This record gives sequence, structure tokens and C-alpha cells, in this order.
Amino acid sequence: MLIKKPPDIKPSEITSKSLFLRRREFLSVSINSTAAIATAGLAGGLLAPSAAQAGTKLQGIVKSPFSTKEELTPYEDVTTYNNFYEFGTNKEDPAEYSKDFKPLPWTLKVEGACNKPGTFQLEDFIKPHQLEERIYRLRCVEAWSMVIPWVGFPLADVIKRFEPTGNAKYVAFTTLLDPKRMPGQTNSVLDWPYVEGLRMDEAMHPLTILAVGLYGEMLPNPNGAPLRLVVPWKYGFKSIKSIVKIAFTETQPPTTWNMVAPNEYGFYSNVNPNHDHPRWTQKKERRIGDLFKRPTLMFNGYADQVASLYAGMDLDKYY
Ligand SMILES: Nc1nc2c(c(=O)[nH]1)N[C@H]1C(S)=C(S)[C@@H](COP(=O)(O)O)O[C@H]1N2
Ligand SMILES: [Mo]
Repeated sequence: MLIKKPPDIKPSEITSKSLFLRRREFLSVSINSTAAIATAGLAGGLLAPSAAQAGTKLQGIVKSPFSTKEELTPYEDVTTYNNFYEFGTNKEDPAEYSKDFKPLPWTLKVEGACNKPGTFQLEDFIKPHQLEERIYRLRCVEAWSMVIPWVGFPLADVIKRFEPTGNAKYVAFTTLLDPKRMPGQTNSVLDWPYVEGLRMDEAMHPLTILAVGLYGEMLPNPNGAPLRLVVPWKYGFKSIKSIVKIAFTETQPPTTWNMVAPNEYGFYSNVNPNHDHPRWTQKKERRIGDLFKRPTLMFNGYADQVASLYAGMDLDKYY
């Protein structure tokens, strides 16, 4: 993961809708980047753990053909309207209460049913992977949605690298547990740490990515710095933030929202307009920034790519 010098940022990388925001942000970011470059040294260019934090430009990103061409949700909305209960339960809380969170240095464990378990510094974990920009829709179970230009790499590539054994049927993910750094964890609204899981074929699907950034920069804290999952055909809560552990398991792992309310949130949690949440409809959603609601699409519009994963399954039973 390399730091991009401010003059290298081409106008072609900036969308017209967000041009103003990006310019404004560019001014503040260049200060961070300069500090990071000074520490890391231009020759090496690798992230300096103490200096590089949210806002640092990522370098060497290729564009993915899996991206949607829909209009992007502005950076401001993507980073100030969040669900991240570790920093509070209101949408504005994460932006406010994650301000002092320093994601780096970050240690990540890979364990369970695989031949090559290990403990990594984030940089070493990311290094073998080609960063891609993936513009995906994110649809929250609360019936709002966004279009976000993620930067990440396929989870499938990561999984192959650790050589799961034949016993690995699921992949389990765990968020950092550190109430001193994540003040929302002093509230018992959830059973901490936040955990999530995917069936192996879902985890291996080419649309599933681990994200390390958005809008061309390291993940902002409210979006799950420094590493999060993104599964675009599932409700937003499956996309677990600030991951410290990835484990291969033989049995279906527990998932946080399922433990809170099993009749409301299943293990699969596929976006499904035909299966209502017990307390509200899932037929429509409001794209953040829009005045009117739009219909919610099966599998969040990714049905052509993912419907076959669930062939023969009763999606009212396995919601
Ligand atoms: N650790 C953790 N991950 C989490 C959450 C959370 O509270 N804690 N909220 C989820 C929910 S409900 C949604 S909709 C998405 C929101 O992602 P975004 O803020 O980047 O849009 O993050 C998901 N990942
Ligand atoms: Mo959500």
C-alpha cells in the first residue's frame, strides 16, 4: 500500500458531483499525506504506522469491471451517516466519537481450519493484493442505501492464500474489542465484540471484498478503519468493520444481530424485497440524498451474479 503524492492525483479520478468536496478534502488530506511521506520516506513509500491514518491516499488502484455506474453518494454523507455501534448508536455518532481513533498499527489474526494461520501487521496482510476500486450499492436493513466507491481486494484471494482445509465450511469475522478506543463498547446494547460470518461459497464469491479504503483514501474511521468486509448483496450489517480476526470454521458461526433478535435478523441476511422485516417492509429504500423512495431489488440488484448460491433454498426460512 503506497502513499500517493498530492500532485499525482489526476482530475480524471474525481467525479464531477463530488468535485467540490474532494477539493476541500484534498487540501486537508495533503497535509496528512505529506506528514506520512516524510516519515515513511519517499523511496520506500510504505505506510508509516504512526503517521498514516484515515485520509491517506492509496496508490496503485485499478478500476474493477464489477462497479456500478450509478451516481456516487457524496463523501460527506458516506462518512457522516453511519452505523458503527462501537462509536454510538445514532447515525452521526461514529463521525463524532471516532475522531481520536488511531487504527494503525493494526494486528490481524487468521486462524482455524487452514494450513497457513498467522498473525499479521495490516500492511503485510494487504501487500500481496492488488487494490481495486469497486463501486457498490450498500443497502441497510433500515431501508436506506448508498453508492460507495470502495477500495479493496477479493476476499477469495485472501482465503486461497491461507489454504483452508476441507473442514472449513464458514468464515467468521471479529471486530476489535477495546472499550477505551471504542467508547460505544461501554454500552451493553450489543454483546461485544461484534461478530459476523459467511458461508464459504459466499466468502469466495468474486463480489465479496475486504475494503481498506473508499474514495481513493484509507478507510475513514466511521466506515470501519482500517479493514472491513463488503458483501454488496446482503444487508449492510453483514459488512463488519474494523476486523481483527478471520477464522475458518466447520460450523455456522454466531452473528451479532442474529443473537440480538433471531426472528428479525437471520444468518444469511440477503437483501430481499419479498421477505419483510417483522417490523417494517423491505420493498423500498431511500437512496441517501434522494427525496423519493425506490424499489429494492432482489439481492440488492446483484441477482444475476449471486442467485445461484441459494438455488433450492427457501429464502423465507433462511432469511
Ligand atoms: N463492527 C461493526 N460493523 C458494522 C456495524 C457495527 O455497528 N459494528 N454496523 C453495520 C451496519 S448496520 C451497516 S448498515 C454498515 C454501514 O456501513 P457504512 O457506515 O460504511 O455505510 O456497517 C455494518 N458493520
Ligand atoms: Mo445497517
